[in-house]
Amino acid sequence: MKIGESDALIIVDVQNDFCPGGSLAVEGGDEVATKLSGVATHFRVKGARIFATQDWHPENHSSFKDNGGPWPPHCVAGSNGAELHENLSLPIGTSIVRKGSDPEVDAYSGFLDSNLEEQLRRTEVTRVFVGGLATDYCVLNTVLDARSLGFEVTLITDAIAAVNVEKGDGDKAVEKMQSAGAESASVDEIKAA
Ligand code: VGL
Ligand code: ZN
Repeated sequence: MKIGESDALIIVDVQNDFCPGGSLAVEGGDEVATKLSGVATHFRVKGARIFATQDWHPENHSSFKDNGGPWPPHCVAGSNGAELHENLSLPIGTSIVRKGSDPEVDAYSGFLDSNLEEQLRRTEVTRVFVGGLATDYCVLNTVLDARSLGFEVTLITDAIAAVNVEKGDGDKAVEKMQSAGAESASVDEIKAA
């Protein structure tokens, strides 16, 4: 597995609200941030593209409990909770992709309501490596969409963390991604590539 110019890293929603101390905290989110910083450096060295998505909601977003949705308010556009976590250091040239701005749509996938596909096609990316938060929501949907759009996908299995509303949700999500044709690799395997 050699990383090259036709590869891209997609870092999903490594934001303060999804990390310990945040409003929708995922256990280990801050460690995921640290690990993905190392992976990003590696991709930069290999000449591969790097994307970081941000959940970016208006205050009246339909996924918030006050508006009838399942979640506490999180990742409100422009708030500190929506900022990328401080453990995540991103190389120069990283593209930021924001999604979830439509109050009526819960855009779990980085491909929904964004120009991510267009950017990947324009730069002739054929394979994407995906890590980030949360395994059972935005990572899952980003990976499934990438597969549907015909990209090869490698899930970075030790740089993801799940919400686990129900115990086992994260594991189930990983199985779904694998069934959809996603390969798996660890941070160390990728850095050795
Ligand atoms: C996410 C719940 C609500 C995620 C986003 O990034 O996985 N989860 N909004
Ligand atoms: Zn959200």
